[in-house]
Amino acid sequence: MARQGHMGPDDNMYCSPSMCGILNVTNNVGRMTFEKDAAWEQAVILYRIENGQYTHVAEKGTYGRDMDPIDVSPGKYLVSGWHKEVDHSASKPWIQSYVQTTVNDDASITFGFEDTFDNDFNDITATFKQ
Ligand SMILES: [Ca+2]
Repeated sequence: MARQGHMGPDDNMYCSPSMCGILNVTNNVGRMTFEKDAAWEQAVILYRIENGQYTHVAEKGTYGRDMDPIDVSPGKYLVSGWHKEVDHSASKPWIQSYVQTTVNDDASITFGFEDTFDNDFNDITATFKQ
């Protein structure tokens, strides 16, 4: 069980729910795919929300993380994004990224994350399709 103060890529951060996307998977298993367009290190972490508790489901991203698609079972999820202000450095801190949630024409949902101030929200993205 993940809890506040023990979240993020190093399991040592507070995760602000207001900076996260919420995904409700109602019926069947869906597919989540990931893309990135950033120079800095990026991560997306999916937490399942159940009874107010968070369970770490998947972590995707750059530098040692894979970007392979995953199946997502019915349930409620917190979709969180994280970055470092460097391409990769173990000593640099992780920073939580702002999210933008977009419903696409094909009814898929994209959670886009922003690592600076250009507000393209494509530094790393997670797209869910039922
Ligand atoms: Ca950006």
